[in-house]
Amino acid sequence: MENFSEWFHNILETADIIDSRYPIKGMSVWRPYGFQIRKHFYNYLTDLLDKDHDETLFPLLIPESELAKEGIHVKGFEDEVYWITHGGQKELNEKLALRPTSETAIYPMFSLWIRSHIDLPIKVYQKVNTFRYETKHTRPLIRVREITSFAEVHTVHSSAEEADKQVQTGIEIYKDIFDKLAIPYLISNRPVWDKFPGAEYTIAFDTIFPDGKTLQIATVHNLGQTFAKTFDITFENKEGQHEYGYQTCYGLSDRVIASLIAIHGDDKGLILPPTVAPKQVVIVPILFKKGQEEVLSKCREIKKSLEDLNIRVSIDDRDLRPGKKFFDIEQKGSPLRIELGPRDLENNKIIYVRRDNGEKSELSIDDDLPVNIKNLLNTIHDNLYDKAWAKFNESLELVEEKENLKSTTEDGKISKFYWCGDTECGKAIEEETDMDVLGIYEDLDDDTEKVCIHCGKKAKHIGSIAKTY
Ligand code: PR8
Repeated sequence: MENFSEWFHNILETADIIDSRYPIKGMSVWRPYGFQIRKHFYNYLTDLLDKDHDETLFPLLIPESELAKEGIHVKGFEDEVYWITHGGQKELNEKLALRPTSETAIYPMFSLWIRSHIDLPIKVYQKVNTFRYETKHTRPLIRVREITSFAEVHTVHSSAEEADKQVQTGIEIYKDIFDKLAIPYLISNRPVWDKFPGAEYTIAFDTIFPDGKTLQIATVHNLGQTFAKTFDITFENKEGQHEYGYQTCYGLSDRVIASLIAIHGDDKGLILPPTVAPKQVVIVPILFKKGQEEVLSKCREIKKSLEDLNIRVSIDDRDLRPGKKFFDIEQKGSPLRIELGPRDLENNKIIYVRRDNGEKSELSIDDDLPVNIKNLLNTIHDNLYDKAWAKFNESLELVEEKENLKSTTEDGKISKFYWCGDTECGKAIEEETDMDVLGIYEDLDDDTEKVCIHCGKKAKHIGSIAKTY
């Protein structure tokens, strides 16, 4: 993959993921194949969230007066909000914002719902579209103006400890999701100058793209009591006193799908982890004039036996040369292709080809075939996971000399460095390297002898820095 950006744009089109020719910048159409990938990803996410959260749905529009209430929050978003000013010909009395995120839509309602500690915790989520008038260069799925797959969680707790714990729960949920998609990640505590507007702290997941730039793929925010104070979210505690709620929120977006496309794909096209592949197995009958019906009927039998194990499978019986079918199946990234011709049928075996490594081999057609295929799909997932993590870990490098920070990061790496933690040093490093500090990767012990790469004072953390999207 020589030119990642070009590859990425092409694959979105040739693999029928999205169509970005829609005539509004930053907004695209999900095509059916892409939509199915998105659906499988959403199903996993929903299953995970449903264990301990309740799904809700809030309106898309937010009155200006609510959006403007939380000063820091509104400042963070003021340049990115789309406004509705008219209903038909009539100018509205109050402008309405298209939600850039939903704190200011949800929290006024929390204020009405919560009375006592008995009402807590509240843990709700919604899967919606949000709108951000991004001023940075937009890119399909990566930086969009209509985020079509925004899954946002909002929680309220009766103590700061519980809110901190919820942050950990959010992190575990996202680890689980990224593991399912075989997407490697780095978890950082974002620097104060880059946390979510209004949050006490922000924990972010970043992954690295083939062009060496990192992408923030999920964030978990501890909101403390800031929004509770603004929106008057109070509860009567066990002692009968009124207290403000402690809040968290976390979310992810279309970027997750961008990542799985970018991280696993190759020059032939998509490589999808079985967890999200619309078709995990595609059977290609190799047909000659003689014995067509026998081959097709065996294909259908195999298909049925795989479906009984909940494997998503199809038969490609289009009237095309097998070579053309192989090309299409590879481009669409199905994890496993099965071929069956008259001679294979005679020998009672199928040929399979793995998309992740091109391996071609055979399996007997017997009662164990479905289980063997299921195991192969698991092996493919594990291989994609191991490959992606190995590459990711190679991209992490500890840099001790400041002169090397820029060149290492320019080589497409995430550099780790010793840092005193001061904003001044962090910002100076960003300026000198023209990169972004991702945040704190690890805290150091008090008795460390390591010193800050910038100022030479005692280091408190290992920070990380990278080129970012
Ligand atoms: C919140 N409130 O909003 P966050 N295009 C694609 N993905 C994006 C874009 C964009 N323009 N902007 C952000 N994201 C909190 C948490 C409710 C939920 C993705 O947090 O502003 C990023 O991956 O950090 C980001 O981590 C995630 O949405 C949540 O957005």
